[in-house]
Amino acid sequence: MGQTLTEKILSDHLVEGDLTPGEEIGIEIDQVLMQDTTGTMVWLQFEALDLDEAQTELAAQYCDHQTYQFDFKNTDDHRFLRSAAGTYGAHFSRPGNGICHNVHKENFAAPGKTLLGSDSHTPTPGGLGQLAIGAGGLDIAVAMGGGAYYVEMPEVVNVRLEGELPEWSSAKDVILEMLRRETVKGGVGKVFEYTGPGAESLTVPERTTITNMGTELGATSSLFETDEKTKDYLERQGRGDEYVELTADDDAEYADEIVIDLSELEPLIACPSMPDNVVPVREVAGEKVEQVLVGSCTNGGYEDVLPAAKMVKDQEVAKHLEMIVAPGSKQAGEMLAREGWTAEMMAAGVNVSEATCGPCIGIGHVPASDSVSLRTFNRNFEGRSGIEDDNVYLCSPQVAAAAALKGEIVDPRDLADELGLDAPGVELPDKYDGSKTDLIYAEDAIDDELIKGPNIGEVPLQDPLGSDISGETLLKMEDNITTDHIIPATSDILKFRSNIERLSDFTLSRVDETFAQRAKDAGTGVLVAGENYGQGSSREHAAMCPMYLGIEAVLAQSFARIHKANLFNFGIVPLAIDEETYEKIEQGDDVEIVDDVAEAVESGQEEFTIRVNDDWEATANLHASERERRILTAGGKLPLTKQQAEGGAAPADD
Ligand code: MIC
Ligand code: SF4
Repeated sequence: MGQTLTEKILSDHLVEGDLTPGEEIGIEIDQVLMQDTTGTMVWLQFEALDLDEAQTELAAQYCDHQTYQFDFKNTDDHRFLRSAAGTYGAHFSRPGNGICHNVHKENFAAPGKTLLGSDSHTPTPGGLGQLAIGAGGLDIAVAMGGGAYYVEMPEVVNVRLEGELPEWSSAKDVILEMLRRETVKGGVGKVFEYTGPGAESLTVPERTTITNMGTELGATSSLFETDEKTKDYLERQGRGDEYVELTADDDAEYADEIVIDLSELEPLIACPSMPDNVVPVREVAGEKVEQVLVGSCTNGGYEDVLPAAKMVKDQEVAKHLEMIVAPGSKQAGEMLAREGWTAEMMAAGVNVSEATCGPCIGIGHVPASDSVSLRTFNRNFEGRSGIEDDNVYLCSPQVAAAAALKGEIVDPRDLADELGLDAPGVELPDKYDGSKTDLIYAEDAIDDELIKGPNIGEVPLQDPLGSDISGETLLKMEDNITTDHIIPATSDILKFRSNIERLSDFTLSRVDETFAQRAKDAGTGVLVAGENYGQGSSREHAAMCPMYLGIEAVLAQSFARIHKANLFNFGIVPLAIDEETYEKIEQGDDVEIVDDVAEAVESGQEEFTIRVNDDWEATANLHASERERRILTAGGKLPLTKQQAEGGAAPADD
């Protein structure tokens, strides 16, 4: 039987297990990437594991989320990251050089290699045939130390793209259409492999817009085969020699097939406040807009900003509105400036910013109260923009620029008729010739020891799992709770990412401001949630902080992949409950796990009995591999890996 491309790359990297969907496999990791807000913990854990050098073919540390450095704590974090990269042998990308996914794509992403990154949008280079997966920081630290990465073997789904995109429709509309059909949990446990003539018609930057936002589907990864377009892109980046031809076998068997006819796609938009709340732009046309943002790891490339720049050239953005363009990388920004596009945008009334994630997580350019913001980003979770009750829509650069000119949401096809605009198309530069001054390669490192500012704390450790888990249901939450709910990322909070003691005060504050204090007072407790608990970011802080506050178990109808792995990594027991139990259990109820927890986890027991208020009982299930059970029993992955290292085993043996 033939293999899918995902299976081929996984087979080449397999160190444990077999490729049976749903079973755990261990794979070798070729490259790792870290960014500033998760990277500090990666390196603190790398240090705590007594590892002395990055063992992967390539490790890269980016500074991209909080580049404005509002607080010395941010600047201290960046200096620490530079020192860690230098000390342990990673490349370092300075603040302002761009978003990790963009800079990695431009400089290091390589077809056929595996990449593990401490950011949920790590799958971006799937658009050029790299199998890339997002994970929690501790998993990155262990992989960087030479250990395998363990993940549930995903089902591979073929997304067959037919036809070609019409004028004014874009790659963003392809992924928005996927979200409209499949929802934010439709990709859990899956890799989407894009094939067919429509896939061939897309350029690499268009493909990476799609693979980037596969994360919003909950997918483990997304992948395109490589072809002449991949080769051409790498050549334009000056890396043509890294091209490898990679295709699925003709007789590959996929778990499922989704067909999208690109020629039927019209401009789409995700309405507040979930990326799958997708409708045609025409359905919401006329809505007044006060802010338009073009940028992010989804649509911040040269090829994304250029169409917006072409559209606003010789025009003016509406007077009641602000349009901000933050290129995804300095390479993109520098090229647009050299070609005169930055000046054109400025003349049209655009505020051109540095290359940053910034506003994507509420750092700068927070929308005005009670206003609509249109963004080319990938997430519009409530409050993520930095203001509660926000109204953030997600769309393509074409739709964003059209709204900026009109002052309201408008289908760009209708605006084109009104203003006589030509469709900007997608254009690649002959050569991506941005300078590399802001990349400090490992071999040119300027530091050889860690520099820690006063805010950089200790990695918290947890005791081994005990026999009893009982406590109050400190919070009952609905479906699709995001890691932005659990640990918000706005600038007032982000500065404590290296200091769990301080950060934990903000745990679940977006759901209930009293939570952290109540958890501290109780000393222990459990959380209850609906479906897809922990979707969104890879931030392991969303498990570390609840652990720090004494949360011992999360009872949810289902979990998002990365967050579930993070719960194991920090010794919190993730138990699956059915809908009836979820409905019946109330906040404030006392929950007791009747079984001897440590013994049951260790022995492989799947069904646990929970007793609520000493009144009624229900079953909760632990879906965990043997390895995950060992992690839980030890109180988390860090204590387990340390124990194993003391016993002489390599990190791969966990
Ligand atoms: C995000 O888009 O939510 C982030 C900020 O990039 C996160 C990482 C983080 O929380 O630091 C992600 O996607 O993993
Ligand atoms: Fe940065 Fe936003 Fe991309 Fe996360 S989603 S990496 S915050 S641009």
